[in-house]
This record gives sequence, structure tokens and C-alpha cells, in this order.
Amino acid sequence: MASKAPTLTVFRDRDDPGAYTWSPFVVKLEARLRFSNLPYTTRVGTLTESPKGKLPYVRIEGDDGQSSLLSDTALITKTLIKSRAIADLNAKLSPAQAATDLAIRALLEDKLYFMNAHERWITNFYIMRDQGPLSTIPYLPRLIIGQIVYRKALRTLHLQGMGRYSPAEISALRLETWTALNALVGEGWVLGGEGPTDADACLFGFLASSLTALANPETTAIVKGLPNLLAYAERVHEKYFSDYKKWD
Ligand SMILES: N[C@@H](CCC(=O)N[C@@H](CS)C(=O)NCC(=O)O)C(=O)O
Repeated sequence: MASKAPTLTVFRDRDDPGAYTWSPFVVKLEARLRFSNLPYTTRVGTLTESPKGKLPYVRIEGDDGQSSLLSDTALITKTLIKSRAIADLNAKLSPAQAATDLAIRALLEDKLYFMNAHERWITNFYIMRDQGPLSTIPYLPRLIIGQIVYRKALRTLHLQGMGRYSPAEISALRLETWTALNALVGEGWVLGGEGPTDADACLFGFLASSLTALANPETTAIVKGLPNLLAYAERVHEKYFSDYKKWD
């Protein structure tokens, strides 16, 4: 499978080696790398250095000394598959299974993500500001940057559509979504095969970040009440992330 492994650095939202970050996309990427046994190191990144202005991004250094920065978890995965640094975990899926895998990722990344964003940036804004991603900024500038980020979150959620639902409607959507995901995972992987696929990396990313972030108490309570999802998260943690601090 693998050609010579590149040296990989994952730039994350948090400088806390040995801990999950609050970003579901960061955990998704780390899970995807671990599913393929590709070693990596982590560092804190900034949105301004990220090629697409989002976290995570990676630095890939080849044995020819060339290095490049790359954003977007799906594009990073595809690039690493193409260079044969990681296996294509979806290669053996039937077209219908591949469509399901893609649909699950879209549900998480393009729908649930915005329910999370509402819970974190609107309902629990002060936790995000003072204990979450903005907490490393000195207090006075943090107040100003916090306001800018809050207004940006409101605008984004309105444009995306999630912001037009009432908090009660978002809560109902959130419960419906996590309950549906709970029905997907039984004893094994999302698609029921012998090993994980891309949808598993994504689901675990959303689960671990939801279980460890302080700014989504409603989501944490929902997930903790769904036994299949909780058991799934624990299985993946034990097998692939036993060096990381687990959720309480
Ligand atoms: N499609 C991207 C999404 C990444 C993403 O949305 N990351 C969030 C953190 S969880 C981010 O960087 N948000 C900052 C912003 O949008 O300004 C991926 O798969 O990497």
C-alpha cells in the first residue's frame, strides 16, 4: 500500500497534545490518519496561515525536501490517498455504500455542524470566548474580537439557514439527528464492514469533540443518553486514541 510516509504536521485549534480538540474537523482528520497508521505531530495553527482559512490544515514534507500546506479534511485525505501515504478505506465499498458514506459525512459536516455552531457560538458564547477557542487572546482584545466573531456567527447561521430556526426547533433537529446516528452504529463500524471508512472518521470527530467541549452541554447530554453512540465512541477511543485523555 504505502509509499514512503511523508512527515506530517497537523495544525489544530488547540495546543494541548494528548487531548482532543473542540473542533470536530480536527478530530476527524486525526482519526482518519490513525485509521491508516500514518504518524503525525500536532501544532497550533492559525486561520491566517491556513490555505483555506479553516482548521485543520497540514504541512506535508516529502523525502525530496519539498513541503506544502493543505486545508480541508476531505482534500487532505484524497491527497494522502493519491500519494499512497494512506489506504483508501472506501475503495471496497459498492457505489450505494459509497453514496451512504458520503451522505453521512454531509449530514454531519453540512447540517449537524451548524446545529453545533449555534449551540456553541450563540447559546454558550461566553464559554467559547473565555474557555474555548478565543480564550488565549488577552482579555481586552478578546472582548472586541469576541463581538466580531459573535456577529460573524450570527450572519453565517442566518445565511446557512440554521439561524432562522428557534432554539427549540434546533434542539428538536439536534435530537432527531443524533438519534438517527445512534441507530446506524451497532456493534461495529458505521457501514457494518470489517474496518472503518471515511464516515467513521467523521462520526468519531463529531462525537469526541462533542463529548469533550464544554460549550455544548445539550449535545453532550444527548450523546451520553444514546448507548450505541457512546459505546462506539469508547471503542474507537480505546483502539486508536488510548494516548489521549478521554471525556468524563
Ligand atoms: N471543510 C472543512 C471545514 C473545516 C472547518 O469548518 N473548521 C472550523 C473549525 S471546526 C473553522 O476553521 N472555522 C473557522 C472559520 O470558519 O472562520 C474541512 O473539512 O476541513
